[in-house]
Amino acid sequence: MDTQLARLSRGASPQEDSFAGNLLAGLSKTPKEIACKYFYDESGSRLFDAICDLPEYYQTRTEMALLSRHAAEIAALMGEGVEIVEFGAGSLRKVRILLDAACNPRAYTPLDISGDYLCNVVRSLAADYPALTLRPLVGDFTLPLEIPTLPGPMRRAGFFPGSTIGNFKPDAAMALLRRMRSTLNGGGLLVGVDLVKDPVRLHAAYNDAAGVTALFNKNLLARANRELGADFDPEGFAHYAPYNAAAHRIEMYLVSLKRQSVSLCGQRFDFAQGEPVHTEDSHKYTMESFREMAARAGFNPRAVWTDQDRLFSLHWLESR
Ligand code: AVI
Repeated sequence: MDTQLARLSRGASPQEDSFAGNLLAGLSKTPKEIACKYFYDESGSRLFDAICDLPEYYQTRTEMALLSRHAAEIAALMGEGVEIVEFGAGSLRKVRILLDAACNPRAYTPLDISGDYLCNVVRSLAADYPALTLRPLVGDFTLPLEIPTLPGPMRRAGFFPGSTIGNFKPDAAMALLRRMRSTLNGGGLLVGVDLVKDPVRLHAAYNDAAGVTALFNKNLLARANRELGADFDPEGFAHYAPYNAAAHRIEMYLVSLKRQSVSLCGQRFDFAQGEPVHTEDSHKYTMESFREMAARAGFNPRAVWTDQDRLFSLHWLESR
């Protein structure tokens, strides 16, 4: 069993690809911004796991229920002896449902940006699936990537759960789907997509009573302090996550509560009182609008499953 962590080669410049580079560039812009992929260091990944268990965050439990309910049908669509490639592997809780239903899966290849986190979760998966080839890959799936093929003929099936697709602007989401299609070499893709719904419900999901999402957002600042020796005061910023109904998206910001200056990598950044730093968008789709986008990205949208309350959707897309 191969559970060695491998690093994917990347096509991006070091500037684009590093937390320091992204922060320096993003905080020099007006309005200021930080890319949401930097949420997921070890402690950010753990905070995100805690978000998934929150009563307000309906997404994870709804998607897990959909996966369980339709696992046999999904396994049949994936086919026998498949290599499952998961984009942004997270905690691996969801893929276990697929692995349990799949017909003799040949390999599982999780891709994640956080190497430490991936290493821990894959270790526990290896113990439970001793016959499965595990190929954890550390890398950024938003960049062009080529996964080495296993010997012999084999079909790939992609798995992109959790509505992570919603964290990309629609143009970037379409480009990402196109890249995934080429990584999958003709295989299908199972995608989880959060749906447009009552704004009050959406707002609550990103403004939980226990304040976990606020900690997750502020972890960007704590991470900059830990890794880059910055001197952010996380208490000097507020978590702000309104729903933009016209654009069908939650927007997440860190808002400076006072006039303040922060030093980072030898540079000084000034924040006005009330100045926002944009940290994330979470786009919501209708089932139809997502199928249209997938078709424009070169997929044939096939089966789609949703729950009774139409909170969340799972889409099986075939490559054409
Ligand atoms: C990972 N992603 C789909 C989550 C979302 O809902 O957009 C990230 C998140 N941000 C705040 N809460 C959860």
